[in-house]
Amino acid sequence: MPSIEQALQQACQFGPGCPQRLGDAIRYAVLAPGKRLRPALVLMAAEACGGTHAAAMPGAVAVEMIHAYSLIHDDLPAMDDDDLRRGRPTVHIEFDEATAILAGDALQPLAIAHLCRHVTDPARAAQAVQILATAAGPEHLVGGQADDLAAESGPPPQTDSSDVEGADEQVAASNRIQSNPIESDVELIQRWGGTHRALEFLESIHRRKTGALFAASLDLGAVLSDASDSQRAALAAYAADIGLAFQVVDDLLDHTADETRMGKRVGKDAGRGKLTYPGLMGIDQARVRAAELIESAQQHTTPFGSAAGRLNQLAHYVLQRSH
Ligand code: GRG
Repeated sequence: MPSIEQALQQACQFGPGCPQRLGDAIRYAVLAPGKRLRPALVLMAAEACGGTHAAAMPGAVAVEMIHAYSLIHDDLPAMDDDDLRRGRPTVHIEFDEATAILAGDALQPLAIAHLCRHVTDPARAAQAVQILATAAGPEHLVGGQADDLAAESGPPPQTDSSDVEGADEQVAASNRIQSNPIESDVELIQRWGGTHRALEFLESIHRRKTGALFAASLDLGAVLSDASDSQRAALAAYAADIGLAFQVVDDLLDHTADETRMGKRVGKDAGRGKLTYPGLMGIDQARVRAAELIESAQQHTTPFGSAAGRLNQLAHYVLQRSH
């Protein structure tokens, strides 16, 4: 049975129709040293549901391909404009912008084709394709990214406090519930109409931008293991918690970790006036929130007993990770 790394390498060999430079860019992005959290979640969900790694591996490869595409495109000048990813120059820096766009474009159909080719039961393959394509689509990954980019120029009109009846009272109320926002974020929070509204918006971005692929990973592992509806529901609840916890920790690391360890630029969000959990809640309260989410995630694995041992360990890792 190949490891995730071996399976990714095998999946990134292309025929003569693929130009060398495009193939190199795809391999550069996919085989770079990422944490492989999403593929790990696919395999661990399969373990929890009594399935095999062999049956779940196509899902693990496909979700990492979609994740890799999203990182390539997110790093482009038109989006987050980053020059460092996974400790290396981003794809458009190492190659060029057109090649980076095309590598990301190619990874999306590659992921779907990989599922269709390697999941042998056609009905199961169609189910897996639907799960992944939905998570990557306009209501989830791409929609979350679009709203996140749009929010850089300020809150959407309906959340502008001056337009909303009773907004001042709401601002006052939500300023009482938040604990200790970072000083520079107090004005930002007021522009958003208070902590409560800002948090709601932030969660809606992260549920789609980060959470959807986490949820798809667990569901892929489940359906490729013939899981029951109740097993899928328990894993969906686990996914919602660790997806959000992952993002709270990501924001904390963006405030506190250094670039060498993270392998990407840090402090950009806070510097650009973007909403972050520590900015809204304060660093201590954000840590508490992440720990609560992880505890809740671990509770959702109870029905799986010891088969969910690695899912519980992974939840712990999400909380403790340092990059
Ligand atoms: C371009 C449609 C489109 C979406 C981009 C992935 C993404 C959406 C944006 C990346 C920026 C960001 C901070 C996202 C939230 C957290 C996240 C997904 C971090 C990267 O995931 P890791 O830490 O990365 O699992 P590795 O490199 O370890 O795989």
